[in-house]
Amino acid sequence: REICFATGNRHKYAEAEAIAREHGVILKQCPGVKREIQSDSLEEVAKHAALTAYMELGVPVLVEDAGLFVKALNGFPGPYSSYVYKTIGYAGLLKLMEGVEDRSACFKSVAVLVYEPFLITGVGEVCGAVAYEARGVGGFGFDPIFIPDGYDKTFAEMSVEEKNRVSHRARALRSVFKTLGEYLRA
Ligand code: ITT
Ligand code: NA
Repeated sequence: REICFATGNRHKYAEAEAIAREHGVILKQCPGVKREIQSDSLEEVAKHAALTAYMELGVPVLVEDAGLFVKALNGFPGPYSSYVYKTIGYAGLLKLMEGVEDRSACFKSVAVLVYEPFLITGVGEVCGAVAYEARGVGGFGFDPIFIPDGYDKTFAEMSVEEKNRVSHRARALRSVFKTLGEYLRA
């Protein structure tokens, strides 16, 4: 059972590969085929990217789209996380949060798998707090400034295995692979 993960992000791939393995799926990284529309819905971005990648590749394909939604910023950067990360980075986000007491934020993920004749969508969320300063060197993106509920360390201070216990991505992907398993057994 082999699936192509359309992503240019090797950290995302490493996280997803570990989850896939739990479900007996062989996940390969396929960079350069994720076409991203700008939309304020992660679902729309992921579904469009999954279908266009499938049209290009013609093999079972997975895409995953995620964002960090900060409560005090009315959900910003949310679906614009990739752009915001590339422009102002986590340092810029920390600056926007200066003097803000409510640090609540959630990561959300939508994963879409095209595995004919099935189209399977999974969503996942993890909530926590935006740290006051960056900590840790692991992971990617906003990991150094996100502390999941129930922990006192950031995602960047966790191993892939530890992050996968609670992350938005792990939850979305487990749901997708579980559904695939059910469909293929039925
Ligand atoms: P692909 O599109 O190639 O899969 P990407 O890194 O651009 O990789 P997204 O389009 O899903 O991924 O962008 C989401 C952005 O949100 C990403 O650039 C990060 O800055 C942030 N992000 C998403 N998931 C994250 C996570 O688990 N940890 C830290 N930051 C994350
Ligand atoms: Na992206």
